[in-house]
Amino acid sequence: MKMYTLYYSPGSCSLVVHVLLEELGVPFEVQRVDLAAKEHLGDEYRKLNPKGKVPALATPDGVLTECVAILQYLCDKHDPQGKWLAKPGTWQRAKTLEQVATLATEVHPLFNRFFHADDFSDAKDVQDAVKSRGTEKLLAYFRDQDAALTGPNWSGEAMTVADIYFMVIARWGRWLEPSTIRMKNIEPWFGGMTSRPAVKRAMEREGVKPFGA
Ligand SMILES: N[C@@H](CCC(=O)N[C@@H](CS)C(=O)NCC(=O)O)C(=O)O
Repeated sequence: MKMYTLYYSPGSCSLVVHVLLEELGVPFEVQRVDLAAKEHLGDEYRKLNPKGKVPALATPDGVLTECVAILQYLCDKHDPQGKWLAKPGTWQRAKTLEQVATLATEVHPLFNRFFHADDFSDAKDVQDAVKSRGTEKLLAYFRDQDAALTGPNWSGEAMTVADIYFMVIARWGRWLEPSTIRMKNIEPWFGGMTSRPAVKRAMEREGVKPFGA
């Protein structure tokens, strides 16, 4: 048995953890959770993660959920140079976590409005309004990110876990009009990120394509 087991759904936020595991080069195995078949809501999976969501990471210490917590745990254990996440007590770490927290708590929930408007109301007109306002906010956000992305990395001078997170989130934006991953500055950056061997390995294992389904 490997040190870690990642419970994932293809292309979902669990891909952030999957890519990081690949980048860190630690031994892990993956277990697909079929969201369409509602496997995540079944008793067996809920024993592992009572919240019924991916990702969940089985570790030698126990099961950990929440992307933000998992990223910190893995980096603190396996990134001694602080390449992906700088060491505790540094300004750089605080700034990277600021970016990661924005993605997890601000941008991800906007995509919930876009993909899952039926979670907000049974009324079709309310769902339409939720989706429409969510779409406007997402497009405004990605236009700002595109304008600001003038250097080699989204997160700043050095590539960090925030770049991995933004790559996964930006990929969801391929369903928006215009597609976020075709925006002027995001497209070449996204192409570079998804050409990284670790990213390719994770995407291939999940059966997802950078620009495709
Ligand atoms: N706050 C959680 C969010 C996890 C989450 O929403 N995961 C989605 C996939 S991206 C999921 O499992 N959705 C299934 C559902 O909510 O029914 C995190 O950042 O890890």
